Amino acid sequence: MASEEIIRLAEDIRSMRIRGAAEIGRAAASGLKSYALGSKAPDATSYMEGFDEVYRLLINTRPTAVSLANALNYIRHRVLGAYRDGAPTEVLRQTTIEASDAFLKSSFEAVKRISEIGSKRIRNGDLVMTHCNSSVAISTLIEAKRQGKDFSVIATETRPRYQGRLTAKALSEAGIPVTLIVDSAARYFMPKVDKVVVGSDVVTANGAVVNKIGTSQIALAAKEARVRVYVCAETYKFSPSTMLGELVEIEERPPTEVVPEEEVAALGNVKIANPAFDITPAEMIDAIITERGVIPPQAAILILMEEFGYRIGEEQTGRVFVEEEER
Ligand code: RUB
Repeated sequence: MASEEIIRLAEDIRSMRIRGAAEIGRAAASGLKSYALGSKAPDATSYMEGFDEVYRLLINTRPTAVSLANALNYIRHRVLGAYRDGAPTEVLRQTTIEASDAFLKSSFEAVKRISEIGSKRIRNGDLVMTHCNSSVAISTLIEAKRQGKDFSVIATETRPRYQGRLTAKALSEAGIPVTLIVDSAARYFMPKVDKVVVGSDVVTANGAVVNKIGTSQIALAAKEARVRVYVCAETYKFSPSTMLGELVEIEERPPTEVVPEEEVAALGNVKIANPAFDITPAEMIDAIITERGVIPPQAAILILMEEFGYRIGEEQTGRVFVEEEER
């Protein structure tokens, strides 16, 4: 049974009180840990039933960011392995806690490493454009500032939820000069920009990046202006199911995020669409900065093969298949 605390956590992810791909992944991992700490399951089978209930609750909170599924599957893969080996409840509980802690640790280490690697790309005098509110992109820019680099940032406000304001505030508080612009001004400013740095919710097997709606327009404007586009993405943002030809589901958020409830009626029969993410093809991305190093987007498949143990022809038994089967 999911405790009140876990149900609240799931609701916080769904309603975006907890948001951003990295943060969602970490929150989900903490949710499973919280299950392990609170579980009073009398035997291993009932522990696994409760575990799977929490797993399903959390994995269905938001559909796009693969960090959520990867974090949960990282833990589940280990716990299920122990269960199949006949481990008793106490061992399953311990395995859950240790796997959750290991995921959290590796997630923070990845952000730190990406910041070290990514900050090298920032030069004195740069004007950097960023979109939405990526903790990894922000951390990279703050690390560049910490190294004494003198650069400034244009942050898009990121309609409809205005996550760009959070970014602008965080960078400004770190002493980086920031200008906040409306999303539709991105192309207007692009000729003055030196590089675009954004985060990612999903990196697909063919090197496309799924990130906050509007990212692909910015990348298109950047390509037109010959401005480089860098994506900061931990390897747990890479989607194993895209190796098997699965498409990434783009979350459709409520229309009231675009037009407030009380103003919707005044629009009559107008439909409101609110996709939360879009897809930037590999050709529009210069490099993806991961904790394993900088890769051309076309090399995403190599990261996936190494990180998720996928081998051609082995999908029936490989980890990818086993981990994805319950989604
Ligand atoms: C947030 C968003 C961020 C990525 C990367 O979308 O698109 O750019 O999640 O963030 P939302 P991070 O606000 O809808 O969750 O680098 O922090 O993982």
